[in-house]
Amino acid sequence: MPDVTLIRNGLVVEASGAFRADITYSDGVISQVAQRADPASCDRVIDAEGLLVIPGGIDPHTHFDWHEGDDRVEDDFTHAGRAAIAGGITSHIDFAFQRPGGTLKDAIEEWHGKARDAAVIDYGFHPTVVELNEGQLDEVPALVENGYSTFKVFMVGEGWSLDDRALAELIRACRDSGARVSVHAENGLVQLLADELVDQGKTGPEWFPISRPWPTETEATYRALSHARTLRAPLYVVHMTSGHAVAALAEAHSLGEPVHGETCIQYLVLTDEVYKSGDFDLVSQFICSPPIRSQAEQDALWAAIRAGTISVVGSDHAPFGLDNRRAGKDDFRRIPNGVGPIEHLRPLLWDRGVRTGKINPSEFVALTATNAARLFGLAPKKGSLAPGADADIVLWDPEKSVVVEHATLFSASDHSLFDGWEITGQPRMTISRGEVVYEDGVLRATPGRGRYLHRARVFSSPETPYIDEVSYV
Ligand code: DUC
Ligand code: ZN
Ligand code: ZN
Repeated sequence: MPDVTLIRNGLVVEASGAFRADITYSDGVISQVAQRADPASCDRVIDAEGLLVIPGGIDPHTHFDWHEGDDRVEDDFTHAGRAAIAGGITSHIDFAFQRPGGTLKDAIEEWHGKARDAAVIDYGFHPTVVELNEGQLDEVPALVENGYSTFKVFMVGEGWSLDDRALAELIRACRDSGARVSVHAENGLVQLLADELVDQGKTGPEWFPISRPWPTETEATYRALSHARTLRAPLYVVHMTSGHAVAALAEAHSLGEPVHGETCIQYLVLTDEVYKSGDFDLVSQFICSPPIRSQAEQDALWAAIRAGTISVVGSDHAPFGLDNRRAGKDDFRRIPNGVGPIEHLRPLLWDRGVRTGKINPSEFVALTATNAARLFGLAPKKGSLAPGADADIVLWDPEKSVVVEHATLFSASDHSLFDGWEITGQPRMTISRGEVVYEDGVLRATPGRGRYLHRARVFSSPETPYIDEVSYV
């Protein structure tokens, strides 16, 4: 007889709604969601009285154990994964960067090497294309077959961005294999602006956001969406930070196009005031691209979430250490771009989104789990609490408050953007494939327990064209 665990007396919150139900699971899989389950027939009972029972979070935008040249993210798959668990996240999709001259298959193998013995939560990879040398387009079908059904491209960054032709070729190759491209949408003007600012002696980190104004993001977003429109292909825009870029996405939605947008938690809770303290060590902690923008842009992002234009909130977890950031003390262009908010993603979205009435608990679940599962080929095993799904379950306490103290966090980062913030809404228990990996501050997750997630195709060509024009294919 399988060992059965019962979670009872909780309020189950799914993307589709909230209802009182008991949940049983065995062998790491949810077996029953019922109004009442019989405790006598279960081996273990977890009482969720007063708590919400929600699906484990899915963060489709992470950079664990990422290093480029001298720049190195402080969190490996174990530390970042533990931070994720403590924040109620049980799956993530990381970016596997192609090396210049290398293949995408090599990149995937390199990233499996980072994750295999270290991962504590389940993981997938987005092959991240930095150049189309011989053969990358030919690699796409086999990669998709092996579970890598979403790819990533940078539209800016010397040595790792694709030009329009290469981007369009990849968008089309992915479309034809049932895959989708995600874009980091900023344009090359940011490099010109940065060089000019530094030439004028404006070298401090406070100039970084000035070098990356919202039109540079909006133009690139519109261009990538246009490529997808021309090719009748899907597209996903990562870490959107500007209402102007979001307007381009909304226009595409109005035309019925299969395109989607994500923002990240830092853009929903911080404003560009963070760049104004004059203290290098403080200001440089907030250097990420695109930069943190104005209150007006933050408001526009919340409006886009409420309107359903943005469907995912991720973390872009990439915490570079303070010493690493100090490499850019005299030249902001040398500060590595990245922040590390994964532990606070869900608590902050609850605190600033649900508690303020901007979103409801089901929308919270959709934004942090269900939509990502659907968009990234993980449904129905992940992102919901239906029978047959993995028992990735979080007991969420909507009233529990925590004051962030960097020293007590599970991330290995030497700082936290949210030190001293009081955040209400926290996980009390995180269960991953039936294993209790976190309970009231205590973590039990052995490195290597995380499993690779083979993801399904994410797109099939629409039978009827969604724009009423000639096909350029
Ligand atoms: N932006 C960041 O801030 N960090 C990682 C990569 C990116 O696109
Ligand atoms: Zn990016
Ligand atoms: Zn990123």
